[in-house]
Amino acid sequence: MCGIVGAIAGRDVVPVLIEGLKRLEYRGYDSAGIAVVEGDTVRRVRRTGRVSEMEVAAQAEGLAASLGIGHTRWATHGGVTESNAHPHVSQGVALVHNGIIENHEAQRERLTALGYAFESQTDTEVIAHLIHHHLDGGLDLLQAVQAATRELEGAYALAVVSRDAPDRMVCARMGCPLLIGLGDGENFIASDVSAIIQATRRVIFLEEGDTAELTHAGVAVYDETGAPVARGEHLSDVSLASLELGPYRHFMQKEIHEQPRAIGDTLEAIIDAAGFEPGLFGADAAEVFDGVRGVQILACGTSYYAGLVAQYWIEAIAGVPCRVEIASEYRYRKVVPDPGHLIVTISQSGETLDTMEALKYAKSLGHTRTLSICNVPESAIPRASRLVFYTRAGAEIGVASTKAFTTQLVGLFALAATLAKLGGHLPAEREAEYIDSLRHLPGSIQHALNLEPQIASWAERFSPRHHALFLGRGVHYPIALEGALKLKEISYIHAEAYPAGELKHGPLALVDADMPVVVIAPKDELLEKVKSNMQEVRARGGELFVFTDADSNFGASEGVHVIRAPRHVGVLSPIVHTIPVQLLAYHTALARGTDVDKPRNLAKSVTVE
Ligand code: HGA
Repeated sequence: MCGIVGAIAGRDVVPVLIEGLKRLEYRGYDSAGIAVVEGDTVRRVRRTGRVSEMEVAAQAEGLAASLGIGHTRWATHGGVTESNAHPHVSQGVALVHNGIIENHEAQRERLTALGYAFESQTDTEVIAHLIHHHLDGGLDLLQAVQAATRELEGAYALAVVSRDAPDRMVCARMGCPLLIGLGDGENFIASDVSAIIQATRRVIFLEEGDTAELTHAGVAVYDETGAPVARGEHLSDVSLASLELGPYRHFMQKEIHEQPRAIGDTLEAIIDAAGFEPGLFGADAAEVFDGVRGVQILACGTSYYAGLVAQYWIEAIAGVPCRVEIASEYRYRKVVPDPGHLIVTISQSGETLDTMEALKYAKSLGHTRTLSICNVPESAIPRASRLVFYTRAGAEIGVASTKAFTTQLVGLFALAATLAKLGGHLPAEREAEYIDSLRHLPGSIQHALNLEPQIASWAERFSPRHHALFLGRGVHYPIALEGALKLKEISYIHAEAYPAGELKHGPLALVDADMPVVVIAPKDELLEKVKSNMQEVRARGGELFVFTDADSNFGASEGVHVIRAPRHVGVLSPIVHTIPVQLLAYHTALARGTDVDKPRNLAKSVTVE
């Protein structure tokens, strides 16, 4: 989604802003712009389309200055046009904004009555005029931003500069992530650390309601009451290599291939702890888990499917009731709370707005046992949770989540096993067996990756199709859902997933020779049932594409294509079977020529509602 970068330095910051915006491109956007304070004027360049087009325009106009802000916009209010692109300017005040201002219509009426003319259809422009209005009333830039934000309802991360304050930059956050980068005689603002990592690793994460003023020499942060406050400094460990493509064609391909490493890194804590101990989830975990009567998982998209896999594990392994709900549904429904339940939120970025709001809602209902499964340290959701399990996937740039999903599954499996152990359901020999399977997991993932050439040959057959069905049973049904989602997201082929047993209750009507049917069919206790479901498809002329493992006893035949993982890996099988469906989506998209890393209409880190 939208990205923010800002810099104040003793050098030309335009290249810093452009590079920062390029590093934010992965989040998804439709237009980009920068504004700089040059002497006593504000100059800005905005373009719809790519940052590189805006860069060319900025060079042509000779933009160069030591103070500036930049933005990649993913439109929520107002179409994708140059006049709606950020920065927005009000008489020398320039501002970029992530989020949604809910009372923008009332503010627009009020500001129009005060004589302000609007140039865009965005909710954002009201903020620029509000700040100008308060500057006109005699406040300085920081005070004007603080006064304006008190009048806003909704979510925002803001970076603001003014021609009347050429030695400072002001920022504010509420509901959207924002951080400050500390340099040597220069300072930065960013919505995501990747935007400034080339300049500094020293960062301060702003808290809800904070404002801050940055000069060359220093940074002052104020809390929601306007009182000065000290926020801790962190050293970011995001690696530059994780932000570069290296020898791969796409970040998605790179991230699919990084999974053995990502899973190995995520497993380190578990293997080091020599077992499934509450301490894996935080210092308070023994207390939080004590007497847990049930688990409520809240998540969106791919993370929701990770939650569905976890539901099978938590009930089967730990014997603890588990429910999974889409966060955007939970947050708006009358929920019957049970403080004995553990609330588990899953979010790659830790900033997913619907998941954050669902967590806040659960807490408002009296839930105090909260755990976040997250890939980004110090992000909002883990900070709002008592416990956290950090997946160690590294930066995920491709919009379609891959390594974040499989590492989330590792964390959720550890949760199921830990709850089982606490409940007396995990005998020592089974625990040792699980640890052993986890140790071998990176190798099993690598074996699945080695199937890529065979999967790529299937993709050729998929690419001309308009629809596909995915089937699975039990713990592999969520993997069918994830496979269908991946195919939809990046190849734009309409795909649906069903529990294979549901076939005859409706979707069988869709099956004919034009409908490829992908089946996740490992050698587990449901294999014979799945085989019957496959017969139902064949009998209607449907073409089957089956992912199985070496231990199953069926082979390819007329209309039945089979790809086999080398061996069945037991309880961790859904993690291994994720790899083929990721590769199938990737190669199908490649064959169709879509923009794999930036699929149309989608964005990474969904920080708006
Ligand atoms: N509401 C603003 C910013 C949108 C945003 O944050 N998207 O991620 C706009 O539409 O310009």
